[in-house]
Amino acid sequence: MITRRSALALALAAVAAPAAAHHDHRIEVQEPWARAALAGRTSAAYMTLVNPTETPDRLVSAASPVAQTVELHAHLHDGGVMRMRPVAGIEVHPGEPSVLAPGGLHVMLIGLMRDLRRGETIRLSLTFEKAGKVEVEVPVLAAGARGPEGHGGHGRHTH
Ligand SMILES: [Cu+2]
Repeated sequence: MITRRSALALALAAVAAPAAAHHDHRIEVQEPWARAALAGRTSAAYMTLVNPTETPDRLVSAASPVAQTVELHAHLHDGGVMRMRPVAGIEVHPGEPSVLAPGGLHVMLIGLMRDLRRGETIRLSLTFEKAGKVEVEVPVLAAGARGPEGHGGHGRHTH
């Protein structure tokens, strides 16, 4: 049943929507998760970045209150050995989700200020060139997790 108040809210929403669409730079963060780890060590956060706009965007930095340093990393094969290296940014193209997953792109949490325990969530702040800052609540999974329940990872490499 539509009360007068909710009818007003609907009317306001209808007016607000087209205006917001004009500078609609935003990024959706899907299924974020991080690995449990001990204080002083490193961990990594993974997620899928979706760009619902028509303009390419780029993740340029990340920060978290639980880590001294947060870097954007990629894995690469180097003579049969898997190595990590920092990357300047992670492109997020419209209609082409960027997948951060074990063995590939990831957000590296370096110098943990405290233990990351399975079952808790940590705050991660992602900064995109166009969408700006996006705050994410990241669930912490087991230390050996490959991904969220029902989405087992494809890579074999761990940190
Ligand atoms: Cu890394």
